[in-house]
Amino acid sequence: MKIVAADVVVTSPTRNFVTLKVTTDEGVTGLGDATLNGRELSVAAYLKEHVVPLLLGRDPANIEDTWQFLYRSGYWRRGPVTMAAIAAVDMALWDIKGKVAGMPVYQLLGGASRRGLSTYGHASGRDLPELFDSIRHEKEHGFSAIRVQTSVPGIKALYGVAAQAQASGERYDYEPAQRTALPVEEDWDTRAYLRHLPGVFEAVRNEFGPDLALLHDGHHRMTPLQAARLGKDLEPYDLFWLEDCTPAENQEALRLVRQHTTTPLAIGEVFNSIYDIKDLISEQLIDYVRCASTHFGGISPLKKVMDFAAVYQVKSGFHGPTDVSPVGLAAQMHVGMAIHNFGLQEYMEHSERTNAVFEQSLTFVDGLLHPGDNPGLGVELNEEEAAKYEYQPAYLPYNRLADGTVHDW
Ligand code: EZ4
Ligand code: CO
Repeated sequence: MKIVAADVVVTSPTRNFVTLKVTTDEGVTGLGDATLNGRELSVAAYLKEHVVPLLLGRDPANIEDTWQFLYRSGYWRRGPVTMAAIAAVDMALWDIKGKVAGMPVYQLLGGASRRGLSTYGHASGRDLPELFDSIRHEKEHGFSAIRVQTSVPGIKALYGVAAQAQASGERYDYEPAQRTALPVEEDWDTRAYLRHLPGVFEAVRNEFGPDLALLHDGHHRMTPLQAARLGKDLEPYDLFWLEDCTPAENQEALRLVRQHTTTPLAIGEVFNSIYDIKDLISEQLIDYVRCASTHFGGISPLKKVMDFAAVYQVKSGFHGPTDVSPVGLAAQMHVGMAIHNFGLQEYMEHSERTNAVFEQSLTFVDGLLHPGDNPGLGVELNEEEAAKYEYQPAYLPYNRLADGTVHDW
């Protein structure tokens, strides 16, 4: 079999997605996700200009060889743009292999290790009544693990917090980050945050009891010492994980955090290769791998990093925001089904419009996510629907401190 075409589809059904569609001479097609939130067109260009010409004529069966060829022959290795592009190719080839075999991809990765994937939902509130209300909605939706983000007195706009309460019966906005034609400026004050957060978790524990798994995302904003203190302060409330407590590019920071707290740590959503995370795993400085199939080079490296992590009792906690497309989500669901050291899958449901563009076989029942048993990844692109939605320039927000200094967002 030969690859005869590879098309890059950019569509924006409520948000931008970059999808690679690989077609073979036998008419089998495969899909890959190359979406890089806020920098989407760079990956589309990388694929179109530098990867598609290399794919034509290749045998789609040789996934590992193609991955290594794209990684090594490019000479300039790693980086989010390169690795998202390679990820899309890798996923598309696994999709094709599954379709040819007549099996869902998780079967090719070793078969199901569980009935489905435990997931977590996203709650937030500007005050405790809103937050409790939001947590109740997520529980009713089937989640038994919930990420809790809260406003902080003195900070006007805060990552992960819905801007308004919902009418009764409706869920709160679980992906409230503003996406605008130019980046919106938000404000930040780490000391105010550190003072406020433990009290919020105390209140949530008192209200919802010991069983509910609670998570929190620090979104890269603390110094190692601040993160260590927060981890200690949160210990009484038994978090499932504290995510991205320090900026991810300085992995040494986790050593200090780890020495001071038994709060479990998760990191990796911005990592794009094994070299970003290998020491964190082998030194047992983290508990959960947050890497996403889309930003980590695809299914092949995600499976490998998890097999490596298994040796150190480190589990998966793959990044599943809505900026990972249904194709990328499917890719990591198949990995999650197959590996022994699955931990928890982040699940943010895509919009109805997105689900009309990407037709999916996934199921979500009683908090358990399953990729379905269609051959391949279980996602098909409805190209007519995709063509309706043009690319929209959309930047993430950024932060400034009170004195005007730019801070991590
Ligand atoms: O801000 O995916 O854990 N989830 C997150 C996300 C990220 C976005 C960035 O594109 O941190 O909400
Ligand atoms: Co995060």
